[in-house]
Amino acid sequence: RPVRVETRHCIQVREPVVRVSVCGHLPLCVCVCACELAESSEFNESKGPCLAFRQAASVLKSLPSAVHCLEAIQGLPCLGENTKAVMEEILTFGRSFKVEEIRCDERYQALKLFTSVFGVGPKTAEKWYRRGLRSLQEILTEPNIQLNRMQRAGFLYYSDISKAVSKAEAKALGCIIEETVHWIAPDATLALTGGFRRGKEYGHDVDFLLTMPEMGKEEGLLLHVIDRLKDQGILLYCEYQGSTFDVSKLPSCRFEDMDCFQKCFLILRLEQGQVEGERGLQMDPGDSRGWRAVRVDLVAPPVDCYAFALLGWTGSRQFGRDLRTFAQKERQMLLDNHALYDKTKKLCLLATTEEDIFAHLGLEYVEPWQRNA
Ligand code: DCP
Ligand code: MG
Repeated sequence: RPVRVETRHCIQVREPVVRVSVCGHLPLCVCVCACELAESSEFNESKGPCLAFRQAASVLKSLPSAVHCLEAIQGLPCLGENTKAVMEEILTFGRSFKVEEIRCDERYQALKLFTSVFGVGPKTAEKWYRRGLRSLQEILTEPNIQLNRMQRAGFLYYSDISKAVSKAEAKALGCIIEETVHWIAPDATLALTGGFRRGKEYGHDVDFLLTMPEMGKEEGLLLHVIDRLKDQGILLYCEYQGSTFDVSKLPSCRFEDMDCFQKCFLILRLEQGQVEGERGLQMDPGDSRGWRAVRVDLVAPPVDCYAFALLGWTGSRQFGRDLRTFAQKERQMLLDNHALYDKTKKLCLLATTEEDIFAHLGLEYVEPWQRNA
């Protein structure tokens, strides 16, 4: 049942994942293991192995059918010795001792738990671990810990925002955001991005991109949207970042950094009725409050960067990384969320649609649902 497995995969940062056993879909078992190994490498600041495991996970996820022997994966890219060793263990013993060891590791467990809180990154998590803290309760009761605003919201809404957001919930939020944005600026362009644009059934948040048809008119737009959400009584938390966009520094070809557009990281209150109205679905039936908190990201690039921002924010992270590597290595071009720079011609290539960007790169257009690398 691939959808179910993908659901688990996409929320695995937030929930303990399935126990590894030979369940008939070996690549997915190993994919889950590779994700955990990547995460563990990230906690150890081992960037190379982390990336290698993420790439391996991505390749394994794309395999359409069961694999019963190592020979079947011969010749596939990105499956290094460490991933093959995990696969061999699972084929031989029905489990991976290496991965089980990591799962039982106290530090791994603590860092995974701490980084599952909105606003807590690996560095803070490590700091807390070194202070001997092991549970969320211990953090909340430790008098010497100063949480910042984002972390306080992360703890306050933890049980809601660590729960996966469904497609129906994303759709309901889309209606709210659309109404809000168009109430302020009827000619604004709005797009759902992130995992939901790639057709995923579940996500950890809902991402939107908005812009105005005229350059510069997008300035201040997000602040109006935030005010309007506040007026509607559905804004639970907001972290706004103004634009630090500087045309003269283009393109930076960043691989991991955020882009420079104005954006806001929100927590919104979504009423159960609004979701039911969309799809007739129930939220958590055990939840009698009738609403839940959902993480929402809004990004507002200027219109001439819109196609690049849409491509970047649609992801997946791995797809974006691969595309940027391809641009650089195969085309001598630098791609980021702002622009595409041709190093040979020494100029930025214009694009109004994602199709234009793929065409500049000499690639066939890849639909969003095909970008789940
Ligand atoms: N993105 C990126 N680099 C970042 C943040 C985001 O490249 N530092 C891009 C890739 C992501 C997309 O933006 O696919 C949206 O970010 P999310 O973290 O929301 O990821 P997804 O929407 O893909 O997954 P999820 O279901 O976890 O929300
Ligand atoms: Mg997302």
